[in-house]
Amino acid sequence: AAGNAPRVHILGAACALGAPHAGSAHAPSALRSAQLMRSLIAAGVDAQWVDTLHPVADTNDAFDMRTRLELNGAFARTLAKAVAALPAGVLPFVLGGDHAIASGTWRGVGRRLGHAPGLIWIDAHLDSHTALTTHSGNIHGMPLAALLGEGDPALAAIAGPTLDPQRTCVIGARAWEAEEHALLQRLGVRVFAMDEVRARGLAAVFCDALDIVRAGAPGFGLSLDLDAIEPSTLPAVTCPEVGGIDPAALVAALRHLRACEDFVALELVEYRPDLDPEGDSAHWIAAFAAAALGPRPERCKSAMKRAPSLCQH
Ligand code: Z70
Ligand code: MN
Ligand code: MN
Ligand code: MN
Repeated sequence: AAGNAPRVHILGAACALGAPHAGSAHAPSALRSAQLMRSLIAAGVDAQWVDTLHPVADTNDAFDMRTRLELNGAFARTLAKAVAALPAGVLPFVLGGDHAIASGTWRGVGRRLGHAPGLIWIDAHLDSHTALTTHSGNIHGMPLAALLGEGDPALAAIAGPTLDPQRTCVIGARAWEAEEHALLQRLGVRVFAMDEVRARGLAAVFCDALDIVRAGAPGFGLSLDLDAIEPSTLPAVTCPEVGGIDPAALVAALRHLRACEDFVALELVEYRPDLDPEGDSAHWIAAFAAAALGPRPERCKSAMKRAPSLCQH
Protein backbone atom coordinates (compact mmCIF):
# COMPACT_ATOMS: atom_id res chain seq x y z
CA ALA A 1 0.00 0.00 0.00
CA ALA A 2 1.09 3.57 -0.60
CA GLY A 3 3.00 5.11 2.29
CA ASN A 4 0.63 8.03 2.59
CA ALA A 5 -2.53 5.91 2.80
CA PRO A 6 -4.16 5.76 6.23
CA ARG A 7 -4.14 2.40 8.00
CA VAL A 8 -7.78 1.36 8.09
CA HIS A 9 -9.23 -1.03 10.67
CA ILE A 10 -12.65 -2.37 9.69
CA LEU A 11 -15.22 -3.35 12.33
CA GLY A 12 -18.40 -5.10 11.19
CA ALA A 13 -21.49 -4.19 13.22
CA ALA A 14 -23.95 -6.94 12.25
CA CYS A 15 -26.88 -5.40 14.09
CA ALA A 16 -30.32 -4.52 12.67
CA LEU A 17 -32.09 -4.19 16.02
CA GLY A 18 -32.85 -0.55 15.26
CA ALA A 19 -34.56 -1.16 11.92
CA PRO A 20 -37.95 -2.44 10.74
CA HIS A 21 -36.18 -5.17 8.69
CA ALA A 22 -33.34 -7.51 9.70
CA GLY A 23 -31.61 -7.46 6.28
CA SER A 24 -28.88 -4.94 7.14
CA ALA A 25 -27.47 -7.30 9.79
CA HIS A 26 -26.02 -9.32 6.91
CA ALA A 27 -24.26 -6.35 5.28
CA PRO A 28 -20.83 -6.90 6.87
CA SER A 29 -20.55 -10.52 5.75
CA ALA A 30 -21.96 -9.73 2.29
CA LEU A 31 -19.61 -6.80 1.74
CA ARG A 32 -16.58 -8.63 3.04
CA SER A 33 -17.00 -11.27 0.35
CA ALA A 34 -17.89 -8.77 -2.39
CA GLN A 35 -16.33 -5.82 -4.21
CA LEU A 36 -15.59 -3.77 -1.13
CA MET A 37 -12.33 -5.44 -0.14
CA ARG A 38 -11.17 -5.74 -3.78
CA SER A 39 -11.84 -2.08 -4.35
CA LEU A 40 -10.00 -0.96 -1.19
CA ILE A 41 -6.98 -3.07 -2.06
CA ALA A 42 -7.00 -1.80 -5.66
CA ALA A 43 -7.10 1.77 -4.33
CA GLY A 44 -3.96 1.10 -2.29
CA VAL A 45 -5.72 1.18 1.08
CA ASP A 46 -3.97 -0.64 3.91
CA ALA A 47 -7.10 -2.29 5.34
CA GLN A 48 -7.52 -4.95 7.99
CA TRP A 49 -10.82 -6.59 9.02
CA VAL A 50 -10.53 -6.62 12.78
CA ASP A 51 -13.79 -8.18 13.96
CA THR A 52 -17.52 -8.44 13.33
CA LEU A 53 -19.76 -7.80 16.34
CA HIS A 54 -23.14 -9.49 16.71
CA PRO A 55 -26.05 -8.50 18.96
CA VAL A 56 -27.66 -10.94 21.38
CA ALA A 57 -30.97 -11.02 19.42
CA ASP A 58 -31.73 -11.32 15.66
CA THR A 59 -34.75 -9.09 15.14
CA ASN A 60 -36.61 -6.34 16.96
CA ASP A 61 -40.11 -7.49 15.98
CA ALA A 62 -41.10 -8.97 19.30
CA PHE A 63 -39.74 -6.25 21.58
CA ASP A 64 -41.38 -3.29 23.30
CA MET A 65 -39.71 0.15 23.41
CA ARG A 66 -37.93 -0.43 26.73
CA THR A 67 -36.40 -3.69 25.48
CA ARG A 68 -35.41 -2.14 22.14
CA LEU A 69 -33.64 0.72 23.92
CA GLU A 70 -31.76 -1.69 26.20
CA LEU A 71 -30.74 -4.11 23.42
CA ASN A 72 -29.60 -1.35 21.03
CA GLY A 73 -27.86 0.43 23.90
CA ALA A 74 -26.02 -2.73 24.92
CA PHE A 75 -24.80 -3.30 21.35
CA ALA A 76 -23.74 0.36 21.02
CA ARG A 77 -21.76 0.16 24.28
CA THR A 78 -19.93 -2.94 23.02
CA LEU A 79 -19.20 -1.23 19.70
CA ALA A 80 -18.01 1.98 21.40
CA LYS A 81 -15.59 -0.08 23.46
CA ALA A 82 -14.30 -1.94 20.39
CA VAL A 83 -13.75 1.33 18.50
CA ALA A 84 -12.02 2.92 21.49
CA ALA A 85 -9.71 -0.11 21.81
CA LEU A 86 -8.36 0.08 18.22
CA PRO A 87 -4.66 1.02 18.05
CA ALA A 88 -3.75 4.70 18.04
CA GLY A 89 -3.22 6.09 14.55
CA VAL A 90 -5.49 3.70 12.64
CA LEU A 91 -8.66 4.97 10.99
CA PRO A 92 -11.74 3.05 12.18
CA PHE A 93 -14.19 2.06 9.40
CA VAL A 94 -17.42 0.78 10.96
CA LEU A 95 -19.71 -1.18 8.66
CA GLY A 96 -23.32 -1.62 9.83
CA GLY A 97 -25.90 -2.76 10.41
CA ASP A 98 -28.61 -0.18 10.72
CA HIS A 99 -27.92 3.41 11.77
CA ALA A 100 -28.66 2.83 15.47
CA ILE A 101 -25.08 1.52 15.77
CA ALA A 102 -23.87 5.12 15.34
CA SER A 103 -24.83 5.84 18.94
CA GLY A 104 -21.85 3.61 19.83
CA THR A 105 -19.40 4.32 17.00
CA TRP A 106 -19.00 8.05 17.63
CA ARG A 107 -18.73 7.72 21.42
CA GLY A 108 -15.84 5.34 20.79
CA VAL A 109 -14.25 7.75 18.31
CA GLY A 110 -14.58 10.53 20.92
CA ARG A 111 -12.83 8.35 23.49
CA ARG A 112 -9.92 7.89 21.06
CA LEU A 113 -9.67 11.63 20.46
CA GLY A 114 -10.22 12.67 24.08
CA HIS A 115 -12.95 15.08 22.95
CA ALA A 116 -16.04 15.20 20.71
CA PRO A 117 -15.35 14.61 17.02
CA GLY A 118 -16.90 16.86 14.40
CA LEU A 119 -19.44 14.80 12.45
CA ILE A 120 -20.93 14.93 8.95
CA TRP A 121 -24.15 12.87 8.90
CA ILE A 122 -25.23 12.04 5.32
CA ASP A 123 -28.80 10.71 5.40
CA ALA A 124 -32.26 11.02 3.81
CA HIS A 125 -33.52 11.24 7.41
CA LEU A 126 -32.61 13.26 10.51
CA ASP A 127 -32.40 10.33 12.98
CA SER A 128 -33.08 12.83 15.76
CA HIS A 129 -36.10 11.42 17.52
CA THR A 130 -36.16 10.32 21.13
CA ALA A 131 -38.22 7.48 22.58
CA LEU A 132 -40.81 10.14 23.48
CA THR A 133 -41.19 11.66 19.97
CA THR A 134 -40.72 8.67 17.63
CA HIS A 135 -43.66 7.88 15.32
CA SER A 136 -42.35 4.51 14.12
CA GLY A 137 -40.79 3.12 17.30
CA ASN A 138 -37.61 2.28 15.35
CA ILE A 139 -34.37 3.02 17.18
CA HIS A 140 -32.48 3.84 13.95
CA GLY A 141 -34.54 7.05 13.90
CA MET A 142 -32.82 8.20 17.14
CA PRO A 143 -28.99 7.90 17.07
CA LEU A 144 -28.11 11.50 16.18
CA ALA A 145 -30.25 12.80 19.07
CA ALA A 146 -28.59 10.26 21.38
CA LEU A 147 -25.09 11.34 20.30
CA LEU A 148 -26.07 14.94 21.06
CA GLY A 149 -27.04 13.81 24.57
CA GLU A 150 -30.82 13.79 24.07
CA GLY A 151 -33.30 11.06 24.91
CA ASP A 152 -33.23 7.85 26.92
CA PRO A 153 -29.94 7.22 28.80
CA ALA A 154 -29.74 3.66 27.39
CA LEU A 155 -28.68 5.30 24.09
CA ALA A 156 -27.71 8.84 25.11
CA ALA A 157 -25.46 8.15 28.12
CA ILE A 158 -22.93 5.75 26.57
CA ALA A 159 -19.38 6.44 27.79
CA GLY A 160 -17.59 9.02 25.65
CA PRO A 161 -17.97 12.68 24.73
CA THR A 162 -21.34 14.06 23.59
CA LEU A 163 -21.25 15.66 20.12
CA ASP A 164 -20.92 19.43 19.84
CA PRO A 165 -23.96 20.64 17.84
CA GLN A 166 -21.83 23.48 16.44
CA ARG A 167 -19.50 20.87 14.87
CA THR A 168 -22.25 18.56 13.61
CA CYS A 169 -24.18 18.76 10.33
CA VAL A 170 -26.60 16.73 8.23
CA ILE A 171 -26.49 16.46 4.40
CA GLY A 172 -29.21 15.09 2.09
CA ALA A 173 -32.26 15.10 4.38
CA ARG A 174 -35.64 14.95 2.67
CA ALA A 175 -37.92 12.92 4.97
CA TRP A 176 -38.42 13.90 8.59
CA GLU A 177 -41.00 14.44 11.31
CA ALA A 178 -41.53 17.85 12.97
CA GLU A 179 -40.25 16.87 16.44
CA GLU A 180 -36.80 15.75 15.30
CA HIS A 181 -36.39 18.80 13.06
CA ALA A 182 -37.32 21.05 15.99
CA LEU A 183 -34.72 19.32 18.20
CA LEU A 184 -31.89 19.95 15.70
CA GLN A 185 -33.01 23.56 15.27
CA ARG A 186 -33.05 24.10 19.03
CA LEU A 187 -29.54 22.66 19.35
CA GLY A 188 -28.22 24.62 16.35
CA VAL A 189 -27.23 21.69 14.12
CA ARG A 190 -26.88 22.80 10.48
CA VAL A 191 -29.08 20.75 8.14
CA PHE A 192 -28.24 20.84 4.42
CA ALA A 193 -31.57 19.45 3.19
CA MET A 194 -31.85 17.87 -0.24
CA ASP A 195 -33.42 21.04 -1.71
CA GLU A 196 -30.26 22.95 -0.82
CA VAL A 197 -28.02 20.16 -2.17
CA ARG A 198 -29.92 20.29 -5.48
CA ALA A 199 -29.81 24.09 -5.67
CA ARG A 200 -26.11 24.57 -4.80
CA GLY A 201 -24.58 21.25 -5.81
CA LEU A 202 -23.12 18.62 -3.48
CA ALA A 203 -19.54 19.90 -3.83
CA ALA A 204 -20.40 23.37 -2.46
CA VAL A 205 -22.46 21.94 0.38
CA PHE A 206 -19.78 19.40 1.28
CA CYS A 207 -17.16 22.15 1.52
CA ASP A 208 -19.41 24.15 3.86
CA ALA A 209 -19.90 21.00 5.91
CA LEU A 210 -16.13 20.48 6.19
CA ASP A 211 -15.77 24.05 7.48
CA ILE A 212 -18.38 23.38 10.17
CA VAL A 213 -17.05 20.05 11.44
CA ARG A 214 -13.35 21.02 11.28
CA ALA A 215 -13.73 24.24 13.27
CA GLY A 216 -12.65 24.58 16.88
CA ALA A 217 -11.14 21.17 17.61
CA PRO A 218 -9.14 18.59 15.65
CA GLY A 219 -10.75 15.38 14.39
CA PHE A 220 -13.93 14.76 12.42
CA GLY A 221 -15.74 11.79 10.93
CA LEU A 222 -18.40 10.87 8.42
CA SER A 223 -21.48 8.73 9.02
CA LEU A 224 -22.94 7.65 5.67
CA ASP A 225 -26.50 6.30 5.67
CA LEU A 226 -26.80 4.81 2.19
CA ASP A 227 -30.46 5.83 1.95
CA ALA A 228 -29.17 9.37 1.28
CA ILE A 229 -28.29 8.26 -2.26
CA GLU A 230 -30.93 8.34 -5.00
CA PRO A 231 -32.68 4.95 -4.67
CA SER A 232 -33.05 4.38 -8.41
CA THR A 233 -29.26 3.93 -8.49
CA LEU A 234 -28.77 2.54 -4.96
CA PRO A 235 -31.98 0.68 -4.11
CA ALA A 236 -30.69 -1.85 -1.55
CA VAL A 237 -31.44 0.09 1.64
CA THR A 238 -33.98 -0.35 4.45
CA CYS A 239 -35.91 2.93 4.00
CA PRO A 240 -35.56 4.33 0.43
CA GLU A 241 -36.68 7.94 -0.18
CA VAL A 242 -37.03 9.39 -3.69
CA GLY A 243 -34.97 12.38 -4.80
CA GLY A 244 -31.56 11.61 -3.32
CA ILE A 245 -27.87 12.36 -3.84
CA ASP A 246 -26.25 11.44 -7.16
CA PRO A 247 -23.74 8.68 -6.33
CA ALA A 248 -21.08 9.92 -8.76
CA ALA A 249 -21.23 13.36 -7.14
CA LEU A 250 -20.82 11.72 -3.75
CA VAL A 251 -17.73 9.81 -4.91
CA ALA A 252 -16.23 13.12 -6.06
CA ALA A 253 -17.06 14.83 -2.75
CA LEU A 254 -15.67 11.98 -0.66
CA ARG A 255 -12.30 12.33 -2.40
CA HIS A 256 -11.93 15.62 -0.50
CA LEU A 257 -11.58 13.60 2.70
CA ARG A 258 -8.27 12.18 1.48
CA ALA A 259 -6.74 15.60 1.76
CA CYS A 260 -7.87 16.03 5.37
CA GLU A 261 -5.26 14.88 7.90
CA ASP A 262 -7.91 15.33 10.61
CA PHE A 263 -10.42 12.88 9.06
CA VAL A 264 -10.47 10.19 11.76
CA ALA A 265 -13.31 7.70 11.15
CA LEU A 266 -15.85 6.45 8.61
CA GLU A 267 -19.16 4.68 9.17
CA LEU A 268 -21.41 3.17 6.50
CA VAL A 269 -24.89 1.84 7.34
CA GLU A 270 -28.30 0.58 6.16
CA TYR A 271 -27.16 -1.64 3.24
CA ARG A 272 -29.50 -4.59 2.64
CA PRO A 273 -27.76 -7.33 0.62
CA ASP A 274 -31.04 -9.27 0.30
CA LEU A 275 -32.24 -6.45 -2.02
CA ASP A 276 -29.03 -6.48 -4.10
CA PRO A 277 -28.91 -9.77 -6.06
CA GLU A 278 -26.79 -8.29 -8.88
CA GLY A 279 -24.48 -6.36 -6.55
CA ASP A 280 -25.27 -2.98 -8.14
CA SER A 281 -25.59 -1.23 -4.79
CA ALA A 282 -22.46 -3.01 -3.47
CA HIS A 283 -20.57 -1.60 -6.45
CA TRP A 284 -21.37 1.95 -5.33
CA ILE A 285 -20.56 1.17 -1.70
CA ALA A 286 -17.11 -0.02 -2.78
CA ALA A 287 -16.64 3.18 -4.77
CA PHE A 288 -17.61 5.36 -1.78
CA ALA A 289 -15.20 3.55 0.54
CA ALA A 290 -12.30 3.73 -1.92
CA ALA A 291 -12.99 7.43 -2.57
CA ALA A 292 -12.98 8.28 1.14
CA LEU A 293 -10.07 6.06 2.22
CA GLY A 294 -7.68 6.08 -0.73
CA PRO A 295 -4.14 7.46 -0.44
CA ARG A 296 -3.64 11.20 -0.05
CA PRO A 297 -2.62 12.98 -3.24
CA GLU A 298 0.86 14.54 -2.79
CA ARG A 299 -0.15 17.78 -4.43
CA CYS A 300 -2.90 18.34 -1.84
CA LYS A 301 -0.78 17.87 1.25
CA SER A 302 0.31 21.46 1.74
CA ALA A 303 -3.18 22.86 1.21
CA MET A 304 -4.55 20.56 3.85
CA LYS A 305 -5.24 22.46 7.00
CA ARG A 306 -8.09 24.66 5.89
CA ALA A 307 -11.21 23.46 4.14
CA PRO A 308 -11.60 26.61 1.98
CA SER A 309 -8.30 26.07 0.17
CA LEU A 310 -9.15 22.40 -0.09
CA CYS A 311 -12.38 23.26 -1.83
CA GLN A 312 -11.02 25.70 -4.39
CA HIS A 313 -9.30 23.17 -6.63
C1 Z70 B 1 -38.18 7.80 10.53
C2 Z70 B 1 -38.33 7.04 11.84
C3 Z70 B 1 -34.77 6.25 9.57
C4 Z70 B 1 -32.83 5.54 9.05
C5 Z70 B 1 -34.88 5.50 8.46
C6 Z70 B 1 -37.12 7.16 9.64
C7 Z70 B 1 -35.81 6.97 10.34
N1 Z70 B 1 -37.88 9.19 10.79
N2 Z70 B 1 -33.48 6.24 9.94
N3 Z70 B 1 -33.65 5.07 8.14
N4 Z70 B 1 -31.51 5.35 9.10
O1 Z70 B 1 -38.67 5.86 11.79
O2 Z70 B 1 -38.12 7.62 12.89
MN1 MN C 1 -29.89 7.14 9.25
MN1 MN D 1 -31.79 7.19 6.67
MN1 MN E 1 -10.93 18.88 -4.34
